[in-house]
Amino acid sequence: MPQPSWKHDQSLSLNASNLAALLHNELPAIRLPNLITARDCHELVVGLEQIGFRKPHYTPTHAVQRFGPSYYEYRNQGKAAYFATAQRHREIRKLLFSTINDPIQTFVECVRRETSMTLQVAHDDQEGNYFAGAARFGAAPLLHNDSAPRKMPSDWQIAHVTSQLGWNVYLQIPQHGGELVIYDKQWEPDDDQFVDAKGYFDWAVVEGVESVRLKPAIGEAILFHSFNYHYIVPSSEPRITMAMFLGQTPAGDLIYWS
Ligand SMILES: O=C(O)CCC(=O)C(=O)O
Repeated sequence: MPQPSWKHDQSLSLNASNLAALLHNELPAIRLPNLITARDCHELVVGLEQIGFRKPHYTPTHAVQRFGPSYYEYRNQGKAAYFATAQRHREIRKLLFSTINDPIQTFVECVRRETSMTLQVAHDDQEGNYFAGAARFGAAPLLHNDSAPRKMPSDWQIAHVTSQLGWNVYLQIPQHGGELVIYDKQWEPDDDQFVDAKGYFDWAVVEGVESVRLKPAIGEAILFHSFNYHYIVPSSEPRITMAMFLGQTPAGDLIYWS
């Protein structure tokens, strides 16, 4: 079993030293309560419904429904398909954000204010900006980790980040279940004996490993190191999030995308 990496057992607030520690995987998470207002969360959920994002009757057996391209789905299709979809969804995102404070901008300004670090949307010299602001309805309660460097071809900028944080904003959360569970363990080559064809891992991979179980609140953002194994506790009620990533480039800059 690998040595634990976390030096803290609690989530901490956002400041420069905590963000640096999270990028080094020294703590489970950074939480930003009330990043966006309950009213704006509600407006976004209504807007997503209006664009047909959500099927009218949710059952836990439904696959996760998504708005906006997520990089991982395009790992085999190539950049051109991804960036064409990104462009289309930016137009829809403009409509979704037209009646609220732009939650991405709110987060970016919060990071600048609290840490003095700047962050830019991930960018491709030929194709333009990556997409940020994907929404997810439902959640797969399956063990996985998210790593663009491990999964994406090298001509994607995000394949070169040295660490990657999941950055999720919670728009609607179930009363029971829906917690985010994060383990103090990152992928190692031996783990691939436990992976299935969809990239989900057997629970044997995290046996005996420390974890935290975080119940998000509406309007909150949670950052965690997404190379770490994690999953979402099942629930029978809706769970809607805006799902993004924050990565550190080899030059030390921060970039974000979905
Ligand atoms: O929705 C969450 O709480 C975290 C989701 C996530 O980052 C993931 O499943 O990869």
